[in-house]
Amino acid sequence: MSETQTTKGILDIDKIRSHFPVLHQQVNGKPLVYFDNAATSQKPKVVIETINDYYEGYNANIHRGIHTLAEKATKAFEESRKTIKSFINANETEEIIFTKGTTEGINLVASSYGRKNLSEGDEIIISGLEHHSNIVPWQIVAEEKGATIKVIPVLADGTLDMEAYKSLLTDKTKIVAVNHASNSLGTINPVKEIIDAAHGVGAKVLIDGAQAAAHLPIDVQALDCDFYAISAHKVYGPTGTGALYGKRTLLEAMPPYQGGGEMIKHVSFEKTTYNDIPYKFEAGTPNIGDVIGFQKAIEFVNEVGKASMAAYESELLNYATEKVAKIQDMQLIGTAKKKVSVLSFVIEGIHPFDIGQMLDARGVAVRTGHHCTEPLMDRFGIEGTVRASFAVYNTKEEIDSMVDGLNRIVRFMK
Ligand code: C6P
Repeated sequence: MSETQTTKGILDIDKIRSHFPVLHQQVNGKPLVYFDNAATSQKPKVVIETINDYYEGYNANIHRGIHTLAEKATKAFEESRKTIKSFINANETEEIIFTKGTTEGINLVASSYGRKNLSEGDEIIISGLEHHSNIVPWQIVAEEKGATIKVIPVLADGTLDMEAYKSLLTDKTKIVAVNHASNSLGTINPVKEIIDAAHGVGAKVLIDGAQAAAHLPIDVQALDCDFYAISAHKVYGPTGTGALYGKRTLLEAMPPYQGGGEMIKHVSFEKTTYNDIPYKFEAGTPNIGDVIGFQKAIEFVNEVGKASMAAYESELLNYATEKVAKIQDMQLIGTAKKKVSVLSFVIEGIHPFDIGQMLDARGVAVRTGHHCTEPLMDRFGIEGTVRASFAVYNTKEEIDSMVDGLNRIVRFMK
């Protein structure tokens, strides 16, 4: 049994909380309630200590030196790649490219695969649920190549209109890029169905897994997606690193994304040859310490158990949804049956920003605004929402504290 479970085999939330130093503080004179996990989750001690150990004990550049520290750092860096390969069930470690995060992963594919394979008149399908990171890179390459972007509409409950999606697919569709779960509404998308339909017309599929990585099982082979991008910092890992999965055959055929050290085999002024994957896509000194920390974050998730985490977070979401729905003039935005632990709402007559500030005064951290999904906010005719997003260390008492705060805000403002 895991150390984070009680003798009855259920998660021991107090024990889990004890792994996260940042949670144990007062903010504005009140115990911190951290409900901004979709923006970035907090880091367990083991991640913080691992990064510290690297800098204190074996900081060295990787793949270059033959000295002991360089070898130790290289080994730890490559071990992390193996852990991430298993985490998303890729077939080979070479299919895992370390990036700065999801944003860079998507830009890499749009820039390298997109530039090489898109031509005038081709079509890219994205969805109305996308984060700007999965919109703008496609707009840049579409503009350059004369391709068109088509958008899967979003239904009133925050799910995708799958009939409309299928009618958008044609032999001109070259790329489909959608998220696994929406950051603003929490909707879990039927990615397997999306991928299969896209493959039916010969298109390649990129899945933005930023919001899925901490909550949903990911099996890139079973999904048969062509690319899958994640960020470490949303899975209890450090900021500034993430991973992009790509199928070997696609990665091998793609041109480099950036030029520099590490991504080459041989350089002369006449001709340069490129390194094998994944190094072809890892130009320059990477974020070594954080990549090593990323591994520990994944190990932490594996140790607690992603399925147990997801079940507990779903319990929190249901509890919060029920309580929040009773608040006066409350409108929940995003009511899909299948959601990750994201609760988005507006209260008529009170600006989300004001709600966010007043909750912060009570120690409750939520995100307010458009959450980098402006087209989605336009779809619902709103400027933004208040978003509470839950992680495994949150509790029902914390939700009560937020609900109490919201009720006071409504009484005060109305
Ligand atoms: N969403 C949020 O508060 P980066 O910044 O590269 O780690 O992740 C970008 C990104 C891409 N796709 C989705 C679905 C996301 O949710 C995010 C990041 C944060 O919702 C910060 S805007």
